[in-house]
This record gives sequence, structure tokens and C-alpha cells, in this order.
Amino acid sequence: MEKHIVKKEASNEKIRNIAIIAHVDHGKTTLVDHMFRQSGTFRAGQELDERIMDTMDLEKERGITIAAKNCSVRWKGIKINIIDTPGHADFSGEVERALTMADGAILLVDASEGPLPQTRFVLKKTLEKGLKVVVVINKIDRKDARPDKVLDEIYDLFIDLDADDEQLNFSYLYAIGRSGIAKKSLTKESDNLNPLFDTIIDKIPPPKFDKEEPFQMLVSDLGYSDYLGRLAIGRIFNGNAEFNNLMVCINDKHEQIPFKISKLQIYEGMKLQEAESVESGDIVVISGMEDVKIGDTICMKEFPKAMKRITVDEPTIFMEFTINTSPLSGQDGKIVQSGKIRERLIRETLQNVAIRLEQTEERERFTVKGRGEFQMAILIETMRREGFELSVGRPKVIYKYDNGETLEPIEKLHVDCAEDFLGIVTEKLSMRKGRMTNLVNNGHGRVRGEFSIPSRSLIGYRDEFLTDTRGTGIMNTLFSGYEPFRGEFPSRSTGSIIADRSGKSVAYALFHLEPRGRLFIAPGEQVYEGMIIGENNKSGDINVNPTKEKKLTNMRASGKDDSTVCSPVQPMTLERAINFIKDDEMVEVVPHFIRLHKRVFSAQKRHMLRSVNYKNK
Ligand SMILES: Nc1nc2c(ncn2[C@@H]2O[C@H](COP(=O)(O)OP(=O)(O)OP(=O)(O)O)[C@@H](O)[C@H]2O)c(=O)[nH]1
Ligand SMILES: [Mg+2]
Repeated sequence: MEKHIVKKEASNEKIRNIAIIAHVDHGKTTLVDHMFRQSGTFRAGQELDERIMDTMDLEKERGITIAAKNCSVRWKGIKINIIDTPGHADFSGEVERALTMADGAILLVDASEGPLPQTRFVLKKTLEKGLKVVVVINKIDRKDARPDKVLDEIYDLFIDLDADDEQLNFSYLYAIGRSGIAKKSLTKESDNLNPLFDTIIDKIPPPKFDKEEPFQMLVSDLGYSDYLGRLAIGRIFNGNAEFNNLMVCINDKHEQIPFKISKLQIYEGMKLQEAESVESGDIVVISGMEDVKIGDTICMKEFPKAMKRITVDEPTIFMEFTINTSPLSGQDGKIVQSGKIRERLIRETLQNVAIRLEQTEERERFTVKGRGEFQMAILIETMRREGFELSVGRPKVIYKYDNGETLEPIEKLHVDCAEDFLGIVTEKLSMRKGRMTNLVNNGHGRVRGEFSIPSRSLIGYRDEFLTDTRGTGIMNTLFSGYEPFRGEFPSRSTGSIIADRSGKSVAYALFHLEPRGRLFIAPGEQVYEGMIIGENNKSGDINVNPTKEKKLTNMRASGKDDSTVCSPVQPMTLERAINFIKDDEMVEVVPHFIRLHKRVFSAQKRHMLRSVNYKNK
């Protein structure tokens, strides 16, 4: 627990800083919508979209939050700064970052699903920071809601996480976030969120500061404005500041970089509002410092005093990013050069505390490290939409070495599926070195299993799991630490179907290839030698000609032609592609296409390499 020695303790009663935390989809962003509506942030009758805090295109499309974001509401004269956080485990770094700005957290738990792996993760981080927690059991309107049981499970979770007596004595409310309703007991009537607002004001402590200390702000987020340049976003831990004040930014090398505040802003609703001065405890946006990074401290020039930098859990997976080397490179995207890709990736590491970048010996090859393959897929998809072309390799886990022993990241996997599918799921997981640690049969035909399993085993497993459970299974994972390597297991047993030349695919050829496996392309698509156009039913790769036309003869054949109506092709998504490829394969990502290819394009070269490898064995 972090403790500050405070000399002249005071608190800013006009402010509360809260983070909204939960497992994915438990209703955080929807609840924030209604907090906006009911606190008078919007004009009466103003048309509002759903989940307005999910402002990024990808967030809207996928209905999930990717980045933590700040906003504020006012209640009874008090400003509540809210940080809406993502619930997907791959974006955990965002939650850790958000918690550095808060004095308390609203922990949302779905009244039917109960606490899930990410509930545990976010609560653990919150308790470690000594923050006050208010629990909201959400979605009590669900037909399968079991709020009492869920409350018990939440107590168990607190106990399991070594909460002290004060933390265990948390306040809790029941809510239907989607209807903007919260209440203190299930039997009470309520048609608004007033009980939640009141609990926040009563139970979450106002931000504390030391009256004797001059200005100190920890940079927890960065923004960018065309007019103002780089924006430093963070909580003021001590002191006040005014427009034009002379400050220093203390960076990770303990250097003090002087600058002048060119603009001060604070959060009002979803917008930023200019302020002449800002005070202790508030979350503010400062412009004037170009080279600022997350974790830096901003202080008065005369009183430089760095705060503890923000640390987040280490990345567990990495992926190789390179320029697009395919024969079709440069035809679709606007940005193709390695320098530009590097610049873009550096920008990402500034914004995103959980992502690291390493340059390899080769100029156009980079290693990007992060928390999970989904986080990587979102980064790649974002770059693709910005007009980038690039190639990426298969996600791999980061091993550690201790006294000659190899350690690997291990996840706690929670599976919820119909009893009938448990057999196949367990079999597949144990093949992948998973071990069952718990099994609960709730008697309604569904079972919940807990497994301890290497992270590498889960790369690409989600698709298989959904197929095995006919789309009805739910799986959730939580990183649980490094453990000794559990040994190899066979990877994808099937090979790839590979184009042996450039051209356009034709229906006749594809139709005759269908029996060989599952195809990824439709007729009329551009192909090239080395491009993977399907998954072979058997092990081993096959080289085929997808451009082969039917031989035309002068003789008009009697009777019907071979029917060449190809089966529909499931479009290749980025996530499926990066999970499908093997080590000697890559995904070519350009704005309008996702293509898969062998690292070595020429079939002849691949053949030669294989023979050499074979001889060396
Ligand atoms: N039945 C019911 N559904 C709700 C309620 N609140 C939210 N939902 C639904 O739950 C889904 C997820 O809501 P979000 O607000 O995006 O959840 P979130 O916690 O912000 O999700 P992430 O940010 O991706 O972790 C949406 O389909 C909502 O409509 C509720 O009170 N009752
Ligand atoms: Mg959300």
C-alpha cells in the first residue's frame, strides 16, 4: 500500500475522483451515460447516443471500451471526476493507469455472472492502492439475476484478496444501469441514480493534499490537439497552478525540463473547459510541454519533486511488425515506409503504458510487446485504418529464465459451458497443458470450470472453443504469473494451401480446390506466389494454382458444364488471421485486405530450405 507522509493534511471537499471498474461488459460505460443524463450534463430533451464515452471508432463498432477516459459530472455542488475504464483483460494497463488518478472506485458486478476474472484483477489493483471501493451489483433486471448470491461471492472475493476490515465493510448498491436506476436494497423503489451519487459523495473520500507543498501533478494520460500540441493529463496531488506559470517536467531520467503553461483545462461533462487556475485534487489538462510522457511529474520550477512513476504489469506477449514485403505492397496503403511505422509505434508506446517497442537488428523489423493478442489486433487494426501497410507475425509469449530454468506466463482460465461440451473442452485444454483446478456444476445443465494453463496455449484457442461449444461457451482469462515451462504440445495440425503463382483467382480452380480444405479467398481475388489461400485438411503445405482456367475447346460439349459455384467464404478477420498463422507465416495488413503468406514466397526456395532442415535433423 502506498502511504504518503502528510504534514499539513487538507482535503478538497468540492471534488471526488472515481474510477469505474469491472469485468468486460458488466455495464460501466452505460452507467456513465446515465450519470451524465441525470446530473444535468446535457440539455433536457437532447438526443444522446448510447455509450457516449466510447468515442473511438473501434470502440463504437465493437461495443467495448479500449482506452480509459476522463469526464466529470456535478452533483449537489460537488464535481465528480469519473474515469471510465475498459474491462477486457488485454487493456488492463489502462485500468492501472486510471487508478492513479482516483481516490475511490465503483466496482460493477453483473447480477447474474457475478465476479469474473477481470473483476478480481481490477479489485486487487484497487485494494493494493488503498482506494475506497463502492460495489454496484448491476443488471438486476436480468431474468437470471441472482443478486444475493453475487453479493456473497463479492465478499468472498474481498476476503480472498486480503481486504482489511475497513475495506470489507464496503457500501453496496443494486442497479439497472441501462435504465439509470440504483437502490440501496432490493426491496426499495427507485427510479433514478440519486442513491449512487449520494453514496459516492458520502463514501469516497475527497482528494487529500498537503497545504505546505507546492504544485505537483502526476501525468497519467496524454492527449493531442492541433492547436495546443501535446496535452498532459493527470491529477494534482498538491498545490495550485495558474496559466503562464513556469513549471518543470521531471522525466524518467530525472531530468527537469522547464516549460510555461500555455493553457489549463478541466473536465466539464465530456468536454474540456479552459481554466485560469487549477487546484489540488482536480484532474487537469496542461499544455505547453511537448516531450511529456506518462509517469512524469509536473512541478513548479522552484520546487521540483518527482512522484513515484506509474508502473503497470509487464507485457506477456510479443509480435513482430515489419514493412509489407508482399509483391502487392504499396498498392493499397498510403504509409509503407519502416521509418513511418516506427514513428507510429513510438507514438503508441507514449499513449499506451502497457505497450513496449524494441527495434531488432534489422531496420524494418520491430518487436511490439503487450498484454494480449486482442490488444495487438486493435493496434494493428487502428494502424490499418490510418492508411498503413505492414506485415505481422504470430503472437508469441515472453519467456523468462531463472537459474537455468525456463518460466512461462500462466493464465487462470474460467470456462462456462453446457455440461455436454465439458468433455471436449477439457480434452482440448489438457492437450494444451492445461490443468483443471476447480469444477462447479450448478445443476442447471451448465458447468463452470477453472483451469491453470500456459498463455501460449490460449493463442488461437478462443475460435476453437466457440466452435466446440457451438457458440454458447463463455471463457475468461486472468494472467496469474510465471511458472516453469510445461512442455511442448502439437500446434495446428493442418497445413496451408498456398498459391504457386501470381494472378487472379478463378471459380473453376477454387471449386476444384475445395475438397482439399477450407478456402479463404473467393473468385476474382488477386493472389501471388507464397500467398496462403486456405487451410489444408491434412498436415503439410500444398502449392496449388488458383488461377487455372477451364480448358476451352472448339467443340461445344454436350450436356451441362461442371457446376462451378464456389462455397461461400468466411471473410478473414485480422484476429483470425494472426491466430491462424504458424511461425513461418505472416499476415499482410493493408487498408482494404488481410492476406496471409509464407515468409519465404518462392515455392522452390521453401522446398530447398525444407530439404536443408531435414538433412540437419
Ligand atoms: N440487462 C441489462 N443490460 C445492461 C445493463 N447495463 C448495461 N447493459 C448492457 O450490457 C452491455 C455492455 O454494456 P457496456 O456499458 O458497454 O459495458 P462496459 O462495462 O462498459 O464494457 P467494456 O467497457 O467493454 O468492459 C450492453 O449491451 C448494455 O446494453 C443493465 O442494467 N441491464
Ligand atoms: Mg465500457
